[in-house]
Amino acid sequence: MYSFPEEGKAVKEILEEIYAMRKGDPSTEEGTILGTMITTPHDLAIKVMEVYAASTLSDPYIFENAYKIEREVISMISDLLGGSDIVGSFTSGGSEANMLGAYMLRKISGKKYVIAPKTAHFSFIKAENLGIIRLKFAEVDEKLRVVPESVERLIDDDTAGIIGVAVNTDAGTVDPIEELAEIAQQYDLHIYVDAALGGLLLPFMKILGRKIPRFDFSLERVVGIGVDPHKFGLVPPPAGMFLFREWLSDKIAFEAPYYIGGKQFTLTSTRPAWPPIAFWAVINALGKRGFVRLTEKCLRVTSYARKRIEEEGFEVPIEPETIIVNIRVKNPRKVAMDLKRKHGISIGFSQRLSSLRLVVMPHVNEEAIERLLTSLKKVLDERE
Ligand code: 0PR
Repeated sequence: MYSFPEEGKAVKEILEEIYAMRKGDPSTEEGTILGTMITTPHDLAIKVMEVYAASTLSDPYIFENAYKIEREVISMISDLLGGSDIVGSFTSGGSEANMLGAYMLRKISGKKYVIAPKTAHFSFIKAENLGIIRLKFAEVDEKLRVVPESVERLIDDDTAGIIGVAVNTDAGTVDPIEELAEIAQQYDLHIYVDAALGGLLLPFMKILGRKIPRFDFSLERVVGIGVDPHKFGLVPPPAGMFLFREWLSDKIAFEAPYYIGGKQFTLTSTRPAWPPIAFWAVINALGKRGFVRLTEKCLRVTSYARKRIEEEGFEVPIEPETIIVNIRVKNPRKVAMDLKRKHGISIGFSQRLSSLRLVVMPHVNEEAIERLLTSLKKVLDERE
């Protein structure tokens, strides 16, 4: 039990305490954070956080310049994702965007049952628990991509719409969204795509000449997409985006009665202004070329990781399509815990694949992969 201090302390003393505390937690630069989609932010993004610390986007008529930048970023990312009639808002991340996407499908159709791959992110289950939608789970193939026939079999009179995932959390693979779009067309349904990671990765992989299935607004039935600048956009969390076709605005707006703007499209009411501006700064600093280079580097390290993991005698259960590599182990949760406790390495895991899950974000390099493999072998040796 802590009590609220009677008196204030000197700033210097407080800062010292914070720095000491910080030392005990890992940094992305140390190469020990290997299982999340968060990475080292761009310096400019951190600068913007400070400059725009007290500004909000709750009402577009307060910080009008900030709001204008949010519109500009939304337009740029919509363009990147093949859309011209797109609007949207920054969110607290992919989970909020997914809840809004689920809500959108319900509002378009007036129905409640949404079909999602059974590997979809747990935020859709949160949406169900909160009463926004009901879920029906479709089967996935050996690469964890949704099986279109399974989606089609689940469609009935109560179906509100379909969710597709462009770069799923477990395997980093992409659902066949184009085939889902054909089914949606046939049954007059709409699609929301969770592109939390893929939205800022797949377009650059395409520029690099990789074969990327269509997943974006170039498919007419895709009416909403979630994309996270706090994943591959080098912006610190929380920074997500919920993008949707303009004709949906009136259907999914929430009333904001005491703001001049009068309408919002997000679950949170007070939104920070710095995320879109930080992202705008990063986009302008890197340009497409910078993001392509970053993507290329991550793909190179991913190939290196895959090769080295196999050379060390481990199985990679799914050929990596993007920047996620799985390493088959028994009791992955326990192994992940041992890696953290004994070697200070955090890595994700997948119960479904019985694997550790490595996400090769920009801060993950060859050296970090080697350290992981050395530690993993030690952990496994000790357990035998
Ligand atoms: N959609 C997909 C496909 C995701 O992978 C995630 C999160 C979300 C939505 C939700 O985004 P927010 O967390 O911004 O709401 N992916 C996280 C990640 O890989 C989940 C995570 C976090 C997994 C920590 C493992 C872990 O150790 O970073």
